[in-house]
Amino acid sequence: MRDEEKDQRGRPGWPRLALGALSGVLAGIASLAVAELVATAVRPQSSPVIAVGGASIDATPAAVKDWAIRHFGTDDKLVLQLGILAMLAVLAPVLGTLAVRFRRVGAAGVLFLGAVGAAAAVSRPDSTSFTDALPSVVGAVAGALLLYVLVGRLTAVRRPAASASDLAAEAAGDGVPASAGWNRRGFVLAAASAAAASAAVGAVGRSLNASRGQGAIASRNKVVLPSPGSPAQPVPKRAGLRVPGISPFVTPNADFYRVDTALVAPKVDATAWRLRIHGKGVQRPGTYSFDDLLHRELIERDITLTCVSNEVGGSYVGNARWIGVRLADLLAECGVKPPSRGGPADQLVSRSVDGMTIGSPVEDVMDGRDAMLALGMNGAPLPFDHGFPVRMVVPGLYGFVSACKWIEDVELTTFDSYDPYWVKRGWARRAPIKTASRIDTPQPFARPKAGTVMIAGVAWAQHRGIDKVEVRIDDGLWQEADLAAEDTRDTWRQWSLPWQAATGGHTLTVRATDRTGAVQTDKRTRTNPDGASGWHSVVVTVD
Ligand SMILES: Nc1nc2c(c(=O)[nH]1)N[C@H]1C(S)=C(S)[C@@H](COP(=O)(O)O)O[C@H]1N2
Ligand SMILES: [Mo]
Repeated sequence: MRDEEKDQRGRPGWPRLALGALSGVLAGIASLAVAELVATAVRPQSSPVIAVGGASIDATPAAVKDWAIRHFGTDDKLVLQLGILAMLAVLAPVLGTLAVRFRRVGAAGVLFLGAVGAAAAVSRPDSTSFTDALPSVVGAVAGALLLYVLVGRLTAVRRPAASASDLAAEAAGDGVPASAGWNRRGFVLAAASAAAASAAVGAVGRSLNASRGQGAIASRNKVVLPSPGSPAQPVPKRAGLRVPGISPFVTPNADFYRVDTALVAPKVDATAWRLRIHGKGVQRPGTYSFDDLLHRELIERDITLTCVSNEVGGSYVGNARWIGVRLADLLAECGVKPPSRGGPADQLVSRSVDGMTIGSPVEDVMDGRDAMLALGMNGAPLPFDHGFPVRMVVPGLYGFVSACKWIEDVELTTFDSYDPYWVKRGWARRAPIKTASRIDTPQPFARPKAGTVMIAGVAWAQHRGIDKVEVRIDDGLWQEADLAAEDTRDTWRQWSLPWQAATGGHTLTVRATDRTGAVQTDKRTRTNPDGASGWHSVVVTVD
């Protein structure tokens, strides 16, 4: 009896530690399940995993973010969330075992993690209410209570109550001796109920989540894009080459690259959406509804978008046919003048519903190019991932200085007085797209057969236009490639070159010349701060 008491109050044996770890895991799962359920009622972005994930994205040094985008591509967000779950998967059993010795400390640990989630949620730039803390707080309280109760079952000494069946089990020698004094049946019952309750809460959360955003989805389904007053010219037939493996001239929406900091793409209800235009030198600040924009004169343009994080040869570039409102007209209506005509604001800061800030030169968006507030992409309303209901598109500027998705606010200001999101993180204030070219086919390490091999790809220098593409085999002379017809100088241009391939290993290199006569530089630079440069090369082995 004395020994048992000592085991009870003193160092717990491994079976109880293991069950403590299990309790920690069950408490962790319960916390997350409850938090996700509450988050569906508050808003999806308030979930602790999303909030902590978002906060870590913002806190991540540019170099690491760059690396993550490079290595995980569009999966970087998934990898981040899995990382957070993995961290919890380590912490939960640790807290559980700790709780076997120090019940209150273990429970307090769960509450502390909840506080971290709550702090992350309310400090997100798109958080407007302290209710964003609720999912973390309620989840943590549920988890802490559960851990307290479960671990209590592991330590409760109810000697006189030791039942006949416990003693029988001990006699039968199955597992933990009942004489250790803890309430085994109570534990199993509590643990099983907790697991079942978590599963139920998770299922309810999932089905609620599926029905969330219905308003936004319905508002998108109702959008009928009017025919544009200023339609795009038809894409020239010869703009698309028939070479297997080349990027299609128009990138389908489903294949269009996606780069943003949003772990959950915002689902904005277009009927409730408003855009505000205000700030320095805005003589008539304006507020516009989605219908206001839809019923204005619309322009339709083909514009190739590029991300500053695109590596040489990378895939963060795509070409679409956009429909929208000419931004310069809207600004002029509000009384905005570009700096060249005496306007006091040289930076246009666009803000999204999720707190992104993007700064573009006022001069560029008002210099006659087709800068627009886009409402449609390739004939459809914007997909949610690409900024529904409205986003900005500016030919010739990288996305991080121009292409604000889920836009809701346009403020005229100066470059001196305000640094937007990416500039605060070490990226350039101004970033025109660099002249670039890419080999789409053959692919790296391909093994084409000797004979005629088509080398083909795309080249872009938005708003300047591409005038020439040259290809070099190994250290040979530059050979001029055949250029597909140009759609506009705001779009990329396909090119191809038939190559008489001889057996052996070969390095294929491409470079473009834009309409200013500038030849794409061979100087390799990193993506940070204003875009990668250098020639794209592909190594192949001809069989
Ligand atoms: N709200 C918001 N808009 C954003 C971003 C973002 O993170 N949040 N990323 C920008 C960047 S870096 C790029 S390259 C383009 C990408 O647009 P896409 O995802 O439609 O291709 O969106 C821009 N607009
Ligand atoms: Mo980007």
